[in-house]
Amino acid sequence: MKRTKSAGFVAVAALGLLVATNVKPVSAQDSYKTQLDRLRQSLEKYQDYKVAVRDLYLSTVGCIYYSGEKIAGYMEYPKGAMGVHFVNLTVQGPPDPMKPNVLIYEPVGKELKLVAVEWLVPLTKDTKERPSLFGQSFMGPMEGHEPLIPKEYVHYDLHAWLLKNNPLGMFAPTNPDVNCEGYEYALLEKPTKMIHGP
Ligand SMILES: [Cu+2]
Repeated sequence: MKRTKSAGFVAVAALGLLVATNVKPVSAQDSYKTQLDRLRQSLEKYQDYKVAVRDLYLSTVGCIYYSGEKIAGYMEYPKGAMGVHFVNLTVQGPPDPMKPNVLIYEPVGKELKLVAVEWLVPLTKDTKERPSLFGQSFMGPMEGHEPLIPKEYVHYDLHAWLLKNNPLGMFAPTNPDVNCEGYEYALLEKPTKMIHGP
C-alpha cells in the first residue's frame, strides 16, 4: 500500500516536471495580445458614446472615408472608411497603450457603434524616433487631415480595429467594411501629405 502511494507521488511529481519544462516563455506576440484584450475590455463602457463624451472624448462630427486614390508623396489609404473620430485633447504625452486619445465610431442606422481606437502623436522638435505600440510602427509623419484637423498639425498615428474586424488587418488605417453611407455628415477626405521626419 505504502509503495503504491509513493509510486503515485513520483508519477505526479514527474508529470509536474514535464508540464513545467513545457512552459514556453511568454512571447512578445502573446503579451501584445493580452494588452489588446485588456484594452478591448476597458473600452466596453464607451460602446455608449455619451460615456465617451463625459470622459472628454469629443465628437469631430464628420464620418471620414477615402476613395483609395493614390498620389505620390501622400499617404496611401486603401478604399474604406475611418468613421467618426472622438478626440480627447486632455490625453497627452507619449502614447499609452491603455489610453488611446481617439475613439472611432461607425454610424449604423440612428446609432453610433464603437469600432476602433487611434493614437495621434504630434511631431515636435523633441521627437527622436517614430512611435510604436504593440510592435507596430506608427504611420507618418503627415500633415493634419483637413478639413477637420488643421494642416499644421503634423503627426504620427496608429489605428486599432478592436471592436470590428478589418479585412485589411487590425492596424490598417481604413476599414473597407466600415460605412459612412446614409450618414448626414459623411466626408470624403483626400490622402494626407507625408512629411519628412524620424
Ligand atoms: Cu483615423
